[in-house]
Amino acid sequence: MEYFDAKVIETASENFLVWGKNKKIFVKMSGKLRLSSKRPAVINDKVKVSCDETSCLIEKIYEPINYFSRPRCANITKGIIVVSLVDPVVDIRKVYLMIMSLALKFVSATICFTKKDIERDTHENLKHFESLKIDGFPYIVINNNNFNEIDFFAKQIKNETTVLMGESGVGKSSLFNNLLGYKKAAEGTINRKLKRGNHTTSHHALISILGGFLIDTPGFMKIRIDNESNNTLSKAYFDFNKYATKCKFRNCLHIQEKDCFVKRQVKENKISDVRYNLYKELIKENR
Ligand SMILES: Nc1nc2c(ncn2[C@@H]2O[C@H](COP(=O)(O)OP(=O)(O)OP(=O)(O)O)[C@@H](O)[C@H]2O)c(=O)[nH]1
Ligand SMILES: [Mg+2]
Ligand SMILES: [Zn+2]
Repeated sequence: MEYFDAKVIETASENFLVWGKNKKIFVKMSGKLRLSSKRPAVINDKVKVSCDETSCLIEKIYEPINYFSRPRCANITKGIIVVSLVDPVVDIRKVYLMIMSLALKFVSATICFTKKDIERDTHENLKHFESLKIDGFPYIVINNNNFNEIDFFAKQIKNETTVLMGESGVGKSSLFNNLLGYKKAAEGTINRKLKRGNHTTSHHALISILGGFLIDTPGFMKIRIDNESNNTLSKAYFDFNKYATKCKFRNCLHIQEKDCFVKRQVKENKISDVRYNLYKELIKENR
C-alpha cells in the first residue's frame, strides 16, 4: 500500500480525479471516510490517497482554509461572479448574495457581466452598474464571443485560487475556455523555454493559470445565506465596516439605531440603496 497527498481536480458524483505524484488518478472516497466525513471531497480539496495494485482511495480530506457548498469547492481565495446582462437577465440581489457568501469566508469578489453583444433591457442593466459602482466592487462587461479582456482578468486572478460562480447559462464555461485559450497561448512560450510540459493544462474543471488556479463550476439558481448571526451578517458587508466604526453604538446593525453612520451613507448615495435594502431584508429574515 502506498500513501501520498493529492489535489482534487475534477468531481462527478462519487468519482474524483486527483492530481498526485505528477499524474491524474481516478479515485473514490474510502468507505471509512464516507461514513466519518460530514461532506464529500470537493474540487480543490487537498486529500490523502492510498493506492494498492488495483485501485486508489481518498483516505482523508485535509482541513481546508474555506469550504463552499454552493458551488462545491474548497481553498478559495477569489470569486468571479458571472452574470449575464440578458438570457438570463441578472437579478442584482442574487449577485449581492453571492458577494456575501464569499465575504463571509473572507474571499473578495469580482463581477463579470457577459453578453454585452446582445442589446436589450439597457436601462435596467445600467441601474445595476451604478449600484455596483457605488459599492466599489471591481467589475467588467464582456462579450465571450469576442474576448480581449485578458489584462483585467490577469490582474484579478494572478496568484489566486479563483472560482467562477453564477447561475446556469450565464457564460462561466465560455469565460473559462477563453482564459484557458489564453493560458495555452501564454504557456506555449514559457514551456518552450523551460523545456517541460504541464499536464494540468488540458484539464477543463480546474486549471493552473497565472501562478494560481481557476475553477469552473456547474451553475446554480438558488442561493441562500444560512445560519449566520446578525452580527456576522452585518460584518459580511465589508464596505459597511469602514463606516460602522462611526456609528453611535458599537454593535449597531444599521437598522433602527440612532446616529447610524451607515444609514447616513445610504442617504448620501455612498452605499447603494439596493444593497442596503437587501441587507435589511436579510437581517429581518434571520430573526
Ligand atoms: N452572445 C453571447 N453569448 C454568450 C456569451 N457568453 C456565453 N454565451 C452563450 O451562452 C450560453 C451559455 O454559456 P455557458 O458558458 O455554457 O454558461 P455556463 O455559465 O457555463 O452554464 P452552466 O454550465 O449551465 O452553469 C452558450 O450558448 C454560450 O455560447 C456572450 O458574451 N455573448
Ligand atoms: Mg458551464
Ligand atoms: Zn449603524
